[in-house]
Amino acid sequence: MGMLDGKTALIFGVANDHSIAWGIAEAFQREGATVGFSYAGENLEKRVRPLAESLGSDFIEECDVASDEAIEKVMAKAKARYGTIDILIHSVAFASREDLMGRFVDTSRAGFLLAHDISVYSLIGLTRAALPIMNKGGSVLALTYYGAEKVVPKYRVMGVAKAALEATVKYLANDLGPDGIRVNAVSAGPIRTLAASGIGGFRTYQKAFAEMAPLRMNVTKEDVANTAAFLCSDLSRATTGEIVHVDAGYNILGVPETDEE
Ligand code: NAD
Ligand code: 0WE
Repeated sequence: MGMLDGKTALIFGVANDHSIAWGIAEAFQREGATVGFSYAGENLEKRVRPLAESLGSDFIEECDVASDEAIEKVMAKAKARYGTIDILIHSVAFASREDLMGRFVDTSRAGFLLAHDISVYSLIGLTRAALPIMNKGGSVLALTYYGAEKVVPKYRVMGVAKAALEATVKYLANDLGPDGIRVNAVSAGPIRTLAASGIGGFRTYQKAFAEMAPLRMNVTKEDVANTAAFLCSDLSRATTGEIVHVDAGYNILGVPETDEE
């Protein structure tokens, strides 16, 4: 008996086997779900197709979430393949490299809009397009990060985008509750993925994180995926609009621990 027996999930945001979305796909498959995949650009197909096929999936479709037309097309294909779906996973974020460097105050209008388009609006666009094929009891899940709540200096425009994403989760949850569809987010601790690589000092940050976090550990994509499975299963049927931290307790801290008595 799996937590997700009989459910079909559409997963956006697998880039490679380090992706949080890939961890979610593996956990969902283990829990009995059927999983379909959508990836960002042509050159990711060679990465995503073999991964998807290793789970026995035959739904592997390109979709640039910046395009309304691409979103419509991928949902039409999902309807043709599955009829209806139960779960939508949004594991997508992007800001231009320039806007993740330098000072936050120097964020350009174009950079701000791009980050919000790909990382926030896409949740609204994908959810609306999925709605006609979502079963009652269905679940939408997004991925967020602590930089939405508190200033994480180098996270910059992405922090503002994640704050908007978290508010979007709540507004969508209120909208779709009457249709029996839940909308939640997991706020994950730092995980070394493609999106995290190239961020200067990431290893140092992870080390400090594990020393400070109440559980004294880093989190893995498997930790995030198991919580995702719970949030997309009927076990959490009364939870919606929630931001669940999978961060070893880091977010509860105020002042750092000191050694002196
Ligand atoms: P990742 O690079 O594996 O995933 C990000 C995905 O976004 C990629 O698959 C990429 O192709 C996709 N994407 C970017 N632009 C797109 C577009 N225009 N259309 C469609 N897809 C697009 O990295 P990840 O760390 O697994 O990130 C997944 C999610 O988890 C993101 O929302 C990220 O903010 C969030 N998150 C990550 C961490 C972390 O430390 N890695 C922590 C908390 C939250
Ligand atoms: O959401 C993210 C990162 C998202 C991201 C990453 C990139 C790198 C490459 C968005 N856009 C881009 N654009 C690129 O060109 N995370 C939660 C991971 C992350 O990023 C940080 C973090 C953490 C954690 C940046 C600073 C500090 C911590």
